[in-house]
Amino acid sequence: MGRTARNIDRAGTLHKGPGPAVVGILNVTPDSFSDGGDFLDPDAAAEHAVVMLDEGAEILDVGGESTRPGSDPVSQEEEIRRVVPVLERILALRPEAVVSVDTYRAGTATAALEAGARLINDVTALRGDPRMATVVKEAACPVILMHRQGEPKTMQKEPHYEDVVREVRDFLAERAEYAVAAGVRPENVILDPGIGFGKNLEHNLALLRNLDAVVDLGFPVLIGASRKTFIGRITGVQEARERVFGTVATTVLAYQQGATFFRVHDVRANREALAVAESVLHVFRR
Ligand code: HH2
Repeated sequence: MGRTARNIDRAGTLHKGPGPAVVGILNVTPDSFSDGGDFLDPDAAAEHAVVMLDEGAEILDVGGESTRPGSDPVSQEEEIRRVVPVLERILALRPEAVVSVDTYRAGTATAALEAGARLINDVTALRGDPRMATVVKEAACPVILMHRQGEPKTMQKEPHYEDVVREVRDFLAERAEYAVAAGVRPENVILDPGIGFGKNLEHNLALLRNLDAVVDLGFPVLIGASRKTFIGRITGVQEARERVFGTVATTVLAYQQGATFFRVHDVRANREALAVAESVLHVFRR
């Protein structure tokens, strides 16, 4: 096991290339929508991280604050208290692991980078904390810039767009430009349309159907559709953790359209689906 994606190396440096990378989700929160409370204990969290690495995750994304619709923010202090011990335990068990931290706070990002994180996943696309761009620039690390309309507390109330694909693409183009102007290296920028963040079913489907609009901006693209509500709406699966088959469909379709990072809870299912998709679309490499 322990595959290395062709688009990220052990130092956390991004490379251009078609190889998909699975980003395993580790929510160290009591209230995440599908796995809240499962991994609050740092040892349980690190154990799950090792399982995801063994299942083929190229990156782990550790988060200490839920961003699910209706959720409340936590303090930076609490976020650091949740994330850093888990990071330290993961890296003690697997020093080679590439770990990302899901935060929009510069203080949490700094603490996580000091503890060994190598990527920042910012769901506010550097809008949440004015110091975040500097942190990313100084660390010279990759950063995920995600689109979101509104705040988690209210974002699913009545999301509205004239043209969701154009607006999300324009937003991401603007945020990438902002990041680069602030000194972030262009090769460290990853874009994410933010599935489920201020979007209804039709908005999510339009984005997944027209991903080329985002891919054409020229940066690697990440998709985070794992277990989300819109999959339940389509399949009728109420229990979020049982939405794995629907999630895999989004992964394969997004990969076919050029996305290369897949932030998922169910690593093995998505990794195997991507291996088959990759073999069909490109070359069988074993
Ligand atoms: N989705 C969630 C959290 N962080 N980051 C990126 N870049 N893209 C996403 O789509 C994304 C994200 C929400 O999912 P989850 O982490 O499972 O839930 P919660 O926010 O409730 O912890």
